[in-house]
Amino acid sequence: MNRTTETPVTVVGLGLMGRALAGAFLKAGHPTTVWNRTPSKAGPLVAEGARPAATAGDALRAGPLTIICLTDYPAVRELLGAHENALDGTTLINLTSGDSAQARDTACWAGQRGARYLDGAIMAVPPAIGTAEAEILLSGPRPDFEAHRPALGALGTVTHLGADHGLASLYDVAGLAMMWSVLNGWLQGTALVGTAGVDAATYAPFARRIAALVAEWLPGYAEQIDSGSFPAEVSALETDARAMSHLIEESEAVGVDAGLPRLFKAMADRAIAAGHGGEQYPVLIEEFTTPRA
Ligand code: FVH
Repeated sequence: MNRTTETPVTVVGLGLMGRALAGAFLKAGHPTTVWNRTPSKAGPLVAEGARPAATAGDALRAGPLTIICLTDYPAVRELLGAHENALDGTTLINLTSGDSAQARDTACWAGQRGARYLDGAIMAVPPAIGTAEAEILLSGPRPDFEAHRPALGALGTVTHLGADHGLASLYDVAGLAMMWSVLNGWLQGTALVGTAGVDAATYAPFARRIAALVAEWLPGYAEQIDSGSFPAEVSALETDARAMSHLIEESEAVGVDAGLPRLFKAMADRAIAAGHGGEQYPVLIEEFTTPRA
């Protein structure tokens, strides 16, 4: 008889991501129960061996570990609210995207109904799920994470960030801040060199080296932020601000939008006006931690 010893798991929500999650559990040998509002989406997974639950309540009661991945938190709360009696005793891992307040609220709400709760963020697209490239961030009580770490490993590289349920959502948006900042800087540069007939592919390797160089600065800059001390070891903010002016002037001269460099020049100017011109770039953290009214 072919008996599996892997933890039974349930996946609620079989959109693009939920189907990938359930598929990875199946591939890793976990007995997998699935439920989706539109039942037909379960078909291919059932053909691969998943067990379809008749109702979301049945799905929640099917085993010790439930992964939920819906469009947004209101959908999660609507669905779970209709089946709250089924939450007692399960460990619920919510991989739906949302903000930190929604994560903390949902953790509190689920806890009051007897569920253990971890909140998560998926930093990957569905085809990467089940590979080491799929980064999955989780936050909530560490013992609940440790209890299910082996099963969760079927999904990718899983990291526990801390006990605060809001951490995974905060890392999620912090990652987006990095992503869009890097991409917008790259687009600014691509537009600039493009005015001289340089195509994007020719510029990309140089842009990549600059991005890698700047990434090397982060640990040292982080130490300055954490210590609250910003000695100008390699460059003073006022020197950087002069280079920003060049970037703005060149952009305007060649007809490239200068809105992005004007934004960071305005931040630097405010910090210089506050007396930080002789300090190093990370002193600008105060522009972010103390937003203007
Ligand atoms: N797809 C991706 O690449 C990204 C990667 C990063 C993280 N996201 C987040 O994952 C959540 C789900 O995304 P998705 O791509 O699976 O989204 P859809 O394919 O649109 O599937 C949505 C599922 O949610 C179900 N659903 C929606 N509302 C309700 C509701 N009120 N009650 C029950 N289920 C609901 C929907 O059901 P159905 O339409 O098939 O009946 C789908 O199963 C999301 O937070 C991303 O930000 C994915």
